Amino acid sequence: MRAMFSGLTSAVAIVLASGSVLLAAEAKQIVLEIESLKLDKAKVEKMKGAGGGKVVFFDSEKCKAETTIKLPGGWYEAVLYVWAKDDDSDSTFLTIEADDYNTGVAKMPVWPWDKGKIAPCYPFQFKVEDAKKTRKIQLWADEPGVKLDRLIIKRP
Ligand SMILES: [Ca+2]
Repeated sequence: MRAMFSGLTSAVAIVLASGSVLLAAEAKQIVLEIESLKLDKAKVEKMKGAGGGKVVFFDSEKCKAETTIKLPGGWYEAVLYVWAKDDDSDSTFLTIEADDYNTGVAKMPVWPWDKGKIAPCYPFQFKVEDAKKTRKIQLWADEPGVKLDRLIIKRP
């Protein structure tokens, strides 16, 4: 598996032999192009203006994308960038294994603010306490029709 990164000014993200992505301690953010994740039933499409020039089309509720990541301890914000044509084809679920006292999995639906162009979804915050843990990141369609561009995980 090959991960793609953009918008970074220094070498801050490392792909481990396991396929996990490691965010270096000095890094401010990591950009995960969705087309570089492990995809299940989802199609990669070209789209002008997209990170890496590509998006992943979730054309059914069975579509999924996932990867794993290791993060230094602290608070993070995750923002998913998607393209959606209307309000009935935009909701996507994102989970990042967190050190959550309740379930260990943080969950949310996300909606883009703008339709018909690549736009950020509602930001999602989570805390990392156990930096040694490899975390699974999963995305899956709630409403088919959405096209996923990239996921940015950054520090405040
Ligand atoms: Ca992309």
